[in-house]
Amino acid sequence: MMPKERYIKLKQYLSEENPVFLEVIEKYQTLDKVAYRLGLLSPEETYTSAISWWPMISVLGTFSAGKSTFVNDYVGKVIQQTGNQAIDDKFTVMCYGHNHEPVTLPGLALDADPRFPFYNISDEVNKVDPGEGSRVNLYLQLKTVNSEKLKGKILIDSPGFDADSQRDAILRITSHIVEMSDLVLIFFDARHPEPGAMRDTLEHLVASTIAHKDANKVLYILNQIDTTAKEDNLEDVIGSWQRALAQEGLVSGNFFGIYNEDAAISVEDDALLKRLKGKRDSDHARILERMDNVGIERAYRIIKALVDRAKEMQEKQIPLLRERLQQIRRYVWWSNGVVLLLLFLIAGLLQWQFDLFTSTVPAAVAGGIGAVVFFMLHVKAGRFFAAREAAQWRDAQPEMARAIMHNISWWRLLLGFGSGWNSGAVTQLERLVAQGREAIQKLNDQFVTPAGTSHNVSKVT
Ligand SMILES: Nc1nc2c(ncn2[C@@H]2O[C@H](COP(=O)(O)OP(=O)(O)O)[C@@H](O)[C@H]2O)c(=O)[nH]1
Ligand SMILES: [Mg+2]
Repeated sequence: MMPKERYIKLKQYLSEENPVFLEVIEKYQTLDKVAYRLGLLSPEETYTSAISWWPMISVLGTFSAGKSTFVNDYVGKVIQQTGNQAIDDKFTVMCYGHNHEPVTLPGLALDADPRFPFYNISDEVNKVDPGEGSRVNLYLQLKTVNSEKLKGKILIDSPGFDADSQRDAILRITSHIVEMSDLVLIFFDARHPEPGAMRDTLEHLVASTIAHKDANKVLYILNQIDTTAKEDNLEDVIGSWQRALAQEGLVSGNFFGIYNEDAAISVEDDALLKRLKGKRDSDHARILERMDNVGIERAYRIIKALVDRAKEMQEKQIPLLRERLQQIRRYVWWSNGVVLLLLFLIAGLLQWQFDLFTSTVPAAVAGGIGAVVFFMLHVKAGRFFAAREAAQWRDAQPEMARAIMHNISWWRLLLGFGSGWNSGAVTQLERLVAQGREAIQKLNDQFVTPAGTSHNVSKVT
């Protein structure tokens, strides 16, 4: 989908959600334009595809922890199969759809819809697991479900996570999902009172999510705590899990204990049941509150991503690009110097040997030929040195490689990349950053309660 089409569709989809979005999409358009001009983005790309426009909640965790049961319960319909064997080995992206029955679409369908941040997922997968990208349908599917709970939201159920036997493709998709989500629910299973058995899994999921700059978006959920009724050891089990998580660096706060009432075992002891249910109800309510408010977190994230991107361009990419271009220009001028010297030497030699320029060839013609040769070699040298520089960036920062090639016009190489070079872009970026801050302010006015407490919004500055 070309950027233009994408902007239009996004505006259609999002205009009803929150009017702030319309302005934000336009700011992304401006950001794209600046990036096209600098050559950091090719004309068929757009930064609007690098983020999720709809709030996204993902459910990750170990096998049979009750992820799908939780998802079905949340949506209010049986969409996902449940059971103790690993049945659904795909990531299932769920969103609202009109059809009475859920409709399942292949993973590639996610590529065509601008709301979903799976635009380049096959490329990402190919990077870690060559060839697997073309088989994205094996890993991802889309289900549209007629449920109010899914309106304006994306919910992702995932296959059980087992660090030992995990394919690189699945690991890559998992971290992509964590990266893109507004809320990540990581499910563990209280039937395994010894967290040590799942240390690797824990380490992978927890450590990689904690390293994340907005760690507050990750909730750790110990599920099936009804099973502790057998030995009446709820506090012990919760304690040992909390210690295990603390060892991985999780501080506190985002740890919950719940169970699904329909799937739970029956508990005879009334007092025990009351204790379990008390814990479950309060934690479950807190989880649901976070899930309901996810739209607010998304709105902040969308704007924050814009501001971050504009700042990165302004503070890092443009200065780096200018520096590299100036370096290339220096090389070109050195080679120009050598070429000029050679041209004069040749001319001098011809003059000395054959008295060429006064007798047969007028000096003006010789000068003209010399200038043409000089110009051609100047252009060639520019291309040569730029290609050499670009090659060094191609793997680590492909956008830098493309920008270098985009900016080496012969006249720029003659005139230089002074402070006037792309000063318009810099001004526009500064304006975008300021407007982004204003938009955040607007959101604050909309969502922050008079008491000054926001809805658990992850910190944005
Ligand atoms: N006792 C108990 N069993 C549960 C609970 N939640 C799910 N289950 C059962 O655990 C099994 C695995 O659940 P499922 O949702 O498929 O797990 P998933 O692999 O994480 O998606 C199923 O048989 C569920 O009925 C719970 O809270 N308590
Ligand atoms: Mg499942």
